[in-house]
Amino acid sequence: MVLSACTAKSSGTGDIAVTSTDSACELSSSSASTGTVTFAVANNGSKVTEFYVFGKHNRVLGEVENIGPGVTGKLVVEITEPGTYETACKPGMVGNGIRGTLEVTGEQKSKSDVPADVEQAKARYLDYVRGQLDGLVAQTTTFVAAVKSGDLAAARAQFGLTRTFYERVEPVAESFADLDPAIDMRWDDTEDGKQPFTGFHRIERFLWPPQQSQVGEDGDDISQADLDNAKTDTAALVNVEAEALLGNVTALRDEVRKSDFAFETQSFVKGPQALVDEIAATKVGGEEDRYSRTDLWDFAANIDGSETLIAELQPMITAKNAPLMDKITGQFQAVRDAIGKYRQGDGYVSYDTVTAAQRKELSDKIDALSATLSQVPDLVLGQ
Ligand SMILES: [Cu+2]
Repeated sequence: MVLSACTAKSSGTGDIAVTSTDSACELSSSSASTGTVTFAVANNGSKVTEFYVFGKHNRVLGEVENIGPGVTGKLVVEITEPGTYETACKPGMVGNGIRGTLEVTGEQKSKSDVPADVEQAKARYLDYVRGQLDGLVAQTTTFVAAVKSGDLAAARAQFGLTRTFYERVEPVAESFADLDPAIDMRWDDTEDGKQPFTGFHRIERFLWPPQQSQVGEDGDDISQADLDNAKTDTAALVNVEAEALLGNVTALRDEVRKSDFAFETQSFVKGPQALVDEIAATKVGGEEDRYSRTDLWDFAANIDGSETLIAELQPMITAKNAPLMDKITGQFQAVRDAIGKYRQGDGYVSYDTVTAAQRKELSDKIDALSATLSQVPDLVLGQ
């Protein structure tokens, strides 16, 4: 395709066109003015892509995920301070992405007015996130101790539960462009072993060693490279990873605890849908926990996190559109019921016992909820 002839500096009104292919990430302008910057991201590649804008310390200022081939996505970011920012396309949704820079000039601006009730809801939500991250550090401490002591049965028993504290707060965790992959990357993010495999899923693989019979091409299959790499794992190597995991979740908790920790309002209001889409787009195929098959724990935790966000926003949604709130409540219940069918004891059945038809039923309910939740950001921000 031909890029639109948009070479002029973007003004407050002009969108920056981003063209993402499998090997390039082109911006129609590498400069912008302070204020609201809008990116129109066209995916001309063959893989699903994402587009990010990063601020200081590699923190994610904004992102648009899951843009399929031939599809366009839009990202609106508020940049209040002049300076050099980084951008990235992530074809295949792996690695650091194809990076570029964006020079932002103009006066320092204050954040545009967010309704006071939204600000208050965000503050309450941050309390919840901080509580979950305390839980994450506590549970990970126990989990890591079990791994290091060689009590692998105990470690296996704690794996699903430990992850729920992370999965509930993914919209915040994902704003840390370094810690999030270090904690929660999958083998797929290693580019077939070129990058080190770290975090929960590395340890998961050691606890549930993959077998040749699991090798295949489906999302929940194991790749041959992954299996070969798994054979080189030793308890000593995995103990180092376990220790690093504990260090990283602790760093995450400490960062979010800081009094000046800021979470973008756009990410907050988009959080309910983002969490639900995590399941529909990248988990329902069984990709997330392909060694342990504890996927249902993660789904339930993503739904918990989404419902918590909606609970904070509920008064604003109800005041502006009561029928929408009723619909959201009903659809959450339907998704809960669908996941609840697979409860077993204190946890869930192994996800490999959930058939393709049952997974489809689950994802249809999640898609319906997602479509409804997509109305929330504009509604609560009054746009
Ligand atoms: Cu995850």
